This record gives sequence, C-alpha cells and structure tokens, in this order.
Amino acid sequence: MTDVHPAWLPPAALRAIGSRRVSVRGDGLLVRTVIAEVAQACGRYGGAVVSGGADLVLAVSTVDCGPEGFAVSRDGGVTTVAAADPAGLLYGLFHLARLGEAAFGAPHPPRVHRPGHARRMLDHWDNVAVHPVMGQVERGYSGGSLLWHDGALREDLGRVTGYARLLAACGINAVTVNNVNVHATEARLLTDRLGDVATLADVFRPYGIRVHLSVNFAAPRDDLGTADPLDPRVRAWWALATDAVYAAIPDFGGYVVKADSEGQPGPFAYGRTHADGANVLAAALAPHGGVVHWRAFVYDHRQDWRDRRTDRARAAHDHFVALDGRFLDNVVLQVKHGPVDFQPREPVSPLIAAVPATDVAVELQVTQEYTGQQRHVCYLAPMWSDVLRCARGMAVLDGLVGVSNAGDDPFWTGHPLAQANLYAFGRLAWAPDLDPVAILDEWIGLTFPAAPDELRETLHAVMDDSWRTYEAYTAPLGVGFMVRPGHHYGPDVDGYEYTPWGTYHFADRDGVGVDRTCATGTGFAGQYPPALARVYESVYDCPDELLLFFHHVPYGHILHDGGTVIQHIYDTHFAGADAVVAMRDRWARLPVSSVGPAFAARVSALLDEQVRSAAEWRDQINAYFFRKSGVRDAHGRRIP
Ligand code: GCW
Repeated sequence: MTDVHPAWLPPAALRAIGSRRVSVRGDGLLVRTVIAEVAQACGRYGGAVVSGGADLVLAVSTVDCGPEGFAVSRDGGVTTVAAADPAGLLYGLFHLARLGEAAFGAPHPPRVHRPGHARRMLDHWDNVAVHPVMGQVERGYSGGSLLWHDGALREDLGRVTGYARLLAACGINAVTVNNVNVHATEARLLTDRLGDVATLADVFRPYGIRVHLSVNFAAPRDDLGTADPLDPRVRAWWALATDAVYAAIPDFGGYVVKADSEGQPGPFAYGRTHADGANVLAAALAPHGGVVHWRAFVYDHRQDWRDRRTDRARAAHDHFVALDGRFLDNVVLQVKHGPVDFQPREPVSPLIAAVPATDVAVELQVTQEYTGQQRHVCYLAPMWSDVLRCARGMAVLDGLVGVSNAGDDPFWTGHPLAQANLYAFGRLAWAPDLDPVAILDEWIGLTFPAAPDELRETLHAVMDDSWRTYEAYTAPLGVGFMVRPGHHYGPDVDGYEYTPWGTYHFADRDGVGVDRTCATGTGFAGQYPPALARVYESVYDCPDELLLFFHHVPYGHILHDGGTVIQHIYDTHFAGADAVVAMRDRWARLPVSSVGPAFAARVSALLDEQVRSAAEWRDQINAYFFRKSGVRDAHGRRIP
C-alpha cells in the first residue's frame, strides 16, 4: 500500500512536547488520549511522562474557560495547560503543537482559548454502497470513502483513527458518517446496520468527536405505509428507532436531514411544514440530548427556465422565515452560506438574518465541487472568512458545518494542498476571526516542521490568493454555474441556461446578469435587512463582485474602477489564466526535497491541469461574451 501522508501531524509536530518532562492530570477517555499522545511523542524525542518536576503540565482543573476551552500560561520555567474538561485538554495539547518551541519561551499569564462555535461538524457525503451515478463519495475528489467500501464498513479502520486525530487537532468535534442523499443501503444505518455506526463512534470518541447520521425522512414508510410527521404512529416509530440508537451509542450526536430537496422525501408529501417535519425527529432525540440538523436547501429543481419571476436564490428564505419560532429547541437549521449553491462567489444567505428565534448552523463546502474539484489550487479560507464575518454580523451561529473533502487518497484530499482547506475549516470553526494567511502559516508550520523560508514563501505565493484567481478565470462579477452540467468541472457557459435547475445568467446581445431587485426583478434583494437590501438593490452601490448576481446590466455598464463589464470579463479571464501559469512556475522552482518527491510530483501534475483548464475557461468565457456582445477587447488580445 502507498504510504499515507501525515498531513498536519507528522511526528515532528509534537517534537517540542516530546522532548520535555510532561505531567498530565485528570481522568477519563480523552485524558487517556492526551497521555497516549504525550507518551508517544516522548518515546520519540527523549522526554518523559512524569508525576512531578515537569516542564509541561496538562491538567483538568477548576479553571474558568468554559466547555472545551483551555488556558495556557508559563511561569517559573513551567508551561501549564489548564482545562475545565478533558476535551479542553485535548485541544490544549494540539494548540501546543502549533506553538512548538514558542510554548516554552518567556513567562506569561494565562491565555484563554474558547471555541467560537459549540458544534464544529464535518458532513461526509459518503455512500455505503457505490451509487451508480455519484459513486462511493458524492462530489468526492479524493478517491474512495475513508469509512465505507463497496457496501460495507471498511474492515481496517486505522485510517479513520488517523483522520479523527487530524480533525481533533484542528478543532472538529462532530462528524456525519453518510451522505445527505440517503439511498436504500444507507437508510439501514438507522436500523439493522446501526452496529456500523456504533463501531465508527468508538473510533471517533477518543478524539472528542461525536457521530451524527443522515437519515431519510420517509424511513417509517416501509413499516407504517406513511411518514406523516403528525401521525402518532410515525412519532412512536422515530422515538423507538432513536432509543435504539442511544442504546448502542450513548453519546450519539443526532440526525441530519435533507428533506423535500432534489428528490429527497419530506413533509410536503403530507401537506405538513418543515417545522412539523423537523420536530418529530427532534422530539425523539430530545430525551437523549441529541440534535436535528435540518437543511434549509429546499428549492424547486424542476422550474421552468422561461419563467423569470421564479428565483432559486429566494427559496430558502421563502420556505423558512414563516417557521421561525416554531422549531423545538434541539433543531438546528443548517443553511448553505449562499442563497444558491456553493458558488465561488455569492452573497451570504439572507435567511441567516431572518430567523432570530431559530438556532442556525452555516454550511460550507470544503469539498471543491464548484471551486476546481481538488484539481485546482483554491485555498478557500479567505472566502469563508468573509462569509463568517458577514454571517456572524447577522446572527449568533450555533455551529459551522463543512462538507468534507477527505477520502482514501494517500494525501487525504486528492490535491495535497487541499489539506489546507480541511485544516482551515476546523480552525475557522474554532476561531472564526483568525486571519486566513495566519491559518495557512500554521498549516505550513505543522505539515512541514522547520520549513525553510523558501517553502513558506512559495506556498503563500501559490495559495494565498488562489480563490480570487479561481474566481477571476471562472465566475465574473458574481455569475455562477457556467459549469458542465452533471459533474460540474470545466466551463460550459450555457450548460444550465435552459434547464430546470434555476441557475441562469440571462446573457443576451445587450447585457448579462440576474435582476434580483425589488424594483424590477425577483425581489430577492429585499430579503436582506434594510441597510444591506439598499446596497444590493442599487446598481451603483452594489459591490462589483456581486453586480451580476443582483443586476442585469448592459456590457458597457461602468464598474466602480471605471472599466466596463465586458472589459472586466476579458481582463480578469486573461489575468486569471496568467496567474495560474505564474503559480506553476513558482512551484517548479521549489526544490523537490522540501516537500518530498511524491508530494512535489502530485502538485506539479495538477498545476499542469490547472493551467490547461484555466486557459479553457478563459477562452470559452471570453469567446462567448465576445460573440454575444460584439465588443472587442480594448487591448486587442486574441479571443478565439
Ligand atoms: O451542490 C449540490 C450538489 C449535490 C448535493 C446538493 C446538496 C448531496 O451538486 O450533489 O447533494 O448540493 O447539498 O444536497
């Protein structure tokens, strides 16, 4: 078998800890995990686990830093990590790994770290049985599933342990083990295959991670002939099924539900609301302390493209605002960060601001379905950081959810540099205010201990702006979905234009963009709080990067920088594709030894593909808009 890359936990990441005399105080499973980590590091680097005379103390104590929090201090030559619970101690340990030798420098008073979101969850879109269209992992670009293989739980779960450790080290505390599209085999995880879920829970538990399950809303139908949430028999069915789950997995996290969405069953079939639907599951989970993540991704995927009044962007808000206050306390509304679907640029979903009486978790897509499918370098932390700033300004978030990008690939994430997205997701879930450049720096420091400056600078040069570069050669000014239908890789400007999916750009010979204003369009802009609605409503105030998301404008429309829309399209597509060539050249100058031959070769090969693909995007987008508009490039560059 090919060696598995250690990602951000190579042995040397724990060198500073492992070369010291370390005392660990506390009881319980997670404290035992901390002791095992420390003992292993000490075995390697010459330190020792001691009960007295330590230079590092990790202790569960009465310190006031909240659930999962910890405080680090240094005094009299001793570094102390104090936590009020064992989970905090585990996070404190991995924090020390990030600090390295700096944790043993100058004395300082306690510095407290608390998680910014209580639940920091990764959703796996993994199927148990290989799906005829979507394969083992829906929208997975990293090989097969880490958890499932060809209809069954993997026999060797060693990599799942390694995965759990990586996730804990960046702050994740919840994992959903199967796809939100719950097919027949996967539906059995709730019933006769519950043992598989329990086995996974045993693997994740020592790293402080609770297991959640995606369930099919229609599950009771086989037994009862109905899944009507107001039918008392259905209620009893869910209560019984859920009791059995908790008998097998006492710390089970809860259910995730995609209902009435892209063909998944839901309460609409019975004339019931999504509050009725979510509450029947929530009532079953409540006695056990579990939660339902109910997805707000509900829209009409069979709309008529001729009808310009229907707007998919409006759907989540239209469906859920009236339900605010009607959900039980243990329902979390899981809202995609944008109103459409994980495009490289969208405004933040207005639903987040519109349900003050409901717990909300924001969902991000770590797997790069629409951002290069882990063949393109696209470091997403800058986008997520913008999203979180805006979303947290609108509401107190209960949690952050990411669709995992990991699989059984030796580098975990297909593209080795996509590891940084998984790491950054966890870090932003823990500390949403962290600077994306600083997060990347942490990832570099852990993944390549003692990284020479040249490697650090190269990785920043290639990755820091890679999301904006991706946006530049793909999605102009907030237009999305100009991708090949089905698999969503590569350009196809009109691929979705005359389809039922609700994702249009409306380009014609005069202009492009979707009129979502209240004055003349779909009214979507009016779903925002008034101050923001005013900005988006105005074609002059709307930020350029979202102009075509909110407005249909002529090609000659002048942007804030003084250029026209059409010239902006040409300029960004030329510049974006050039930037990818520069990324490849920069990478090629790096000595192979700094990352190892396999890592270097994988990245090089993928950068070649990114160069090819970016040129394809540039030429198709530019040719399309040149042919529509008839406007020549001001700089006379070749447009095919
Ligand atoms: O973006 C779309 C994907 C589907 C996915 C859906 C969702 C799991 O193309 O593959 O289904 O989103 O989020 O439910």
